[in-house]
Amino acid sequence: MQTDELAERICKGERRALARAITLVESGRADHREQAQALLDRLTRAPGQALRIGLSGTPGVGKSTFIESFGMMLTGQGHKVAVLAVDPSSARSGGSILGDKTRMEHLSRDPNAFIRPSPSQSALGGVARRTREAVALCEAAGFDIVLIETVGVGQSETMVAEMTDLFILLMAPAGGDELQGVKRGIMEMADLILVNKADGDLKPAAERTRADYAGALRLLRRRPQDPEDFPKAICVSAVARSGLDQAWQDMQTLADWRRDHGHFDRRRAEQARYWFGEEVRRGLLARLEEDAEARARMAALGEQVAKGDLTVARATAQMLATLGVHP
Ligand SMILES: Nc1nc2c(ncn2[C@@H]2O[C@H](COP(=O)(O)OP(=O)(O)O)[C@@H](O)[C@H]2O)c(=O)[nH]1
Ligand SMILES: [Mg+2]
Repeated sequence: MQTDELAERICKGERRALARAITLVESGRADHREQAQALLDRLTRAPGQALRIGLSGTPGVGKSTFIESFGMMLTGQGHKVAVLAVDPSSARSGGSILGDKTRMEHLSRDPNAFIRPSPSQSALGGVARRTREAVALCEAAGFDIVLIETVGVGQSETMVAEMTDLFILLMAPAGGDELQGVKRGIMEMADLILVNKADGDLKPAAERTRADYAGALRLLRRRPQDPEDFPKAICVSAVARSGLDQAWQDMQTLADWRRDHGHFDRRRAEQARYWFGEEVRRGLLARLEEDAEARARMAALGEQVAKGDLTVARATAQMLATLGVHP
């Protein structure tokens, strides 16, 4: 299919065209890459303004169940919801956190929802680019809410926070001592903490946990992008479908406030700048790792350094010069 036709079909909201385009941006082939860029050039000229929501939490906390319930609530209100995933472990397992589509049984059959598993790609940097491009494609296809799910592993949370407007942390009810296990950096990224499983026997523990997180959030430095009362912690139950409307109301309140105060657009601009820098760095590293000539030169110079024939400084300068970098 020609790029023009593909773009046209995506803009009409054709899901198969969207799926195909995402496959294209996920491909490592050079000709696909070129086509993908041409497509994105066309589509980002008329950008859709979806609300991009990042959702993180350790395995088992209820992310998939929450997305099913929350997503169904949103489509029920007339929204079009796209769900993407960033899962660094999927490269190893070959599967995906969204492989458990059974937990999203209804949402995956909803004509107003689109669910796409994580690309199984080894380098997180590669996943980042593909996910960002997939977001742009979903927006062009008319999805007004894009949820990006990630597991609480390594750098994936930072990455997702850098490509979303809101960052939501899903937590399970826990004892007080477990609270300290949450990395401070993750807490600082959170716009909203949802303590899930606030149902049945777990309800009192969930409420205590919520109060603990609320207290911990108050201790953090105030961020300029937050109105009064944010970031906040609330209780939800993905299974009992309670607290979901409150969560959505809080997300909208926060997004609206940020729009009204210029934080929303500023943040997106900063994110674009951030990813530009990341991509340039990634490209440079890729040349070191993938360019056979550069690799051979690295090995040869490394050998000389090991033997003591060359200083580290000289060898570095020579290597960088090979890459066209002159410090
Ligand atoms: N009681 C209760 N269990 C839940 C809730 N949400 C998820 N679970 C259960 O927690 C387990 C893990 O859920 P899942 O959505 O697969 O978690 P994920 O690994 O974060 O995607 C499943 O057995 C769910 O049924 C909830 O709101 N209440
Ligand atoms: Mg899951």
